[in-house]
Amino acid sequence: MTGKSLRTVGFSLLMVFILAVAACNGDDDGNGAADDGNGNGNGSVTIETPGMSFEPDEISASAGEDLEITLDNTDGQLHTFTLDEADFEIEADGGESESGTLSVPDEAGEYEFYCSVPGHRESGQVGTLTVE
Ligand SMILES: [Cu+2]
Repeated sequence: MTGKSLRTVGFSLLMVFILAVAACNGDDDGNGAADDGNGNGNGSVTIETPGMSFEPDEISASAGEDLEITLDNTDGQLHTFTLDEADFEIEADGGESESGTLSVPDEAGEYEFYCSVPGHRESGQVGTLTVE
């Protein structure tokens, strides 16, 4: 009888241990996801310019955060990433890649970014930054 009780206690402890380990793993996963979420696009984004366009042409960020933007110009001519509201512009020659840190506006909303090379914005080289 005593032996059976001990075995029951032992089994219970084992179950508690397993549940504790499972709970810890759950926390780790949660933290990892939270970190990714805080980054909101990981705090950096790469935008390609294969032509008179941006890929992606829709990005999002948290109000007030620093967002590192890499302009990967896979086209054969100069393009820029320009956001007037943040007084921000990076330019990359054809085949080159340039990075800069954008201070995301403090006010939530949609902001248009564009290429400031004459004629490009008019040709539709625009995109939207959504600030949340
Ligand atoms: Cu352009």
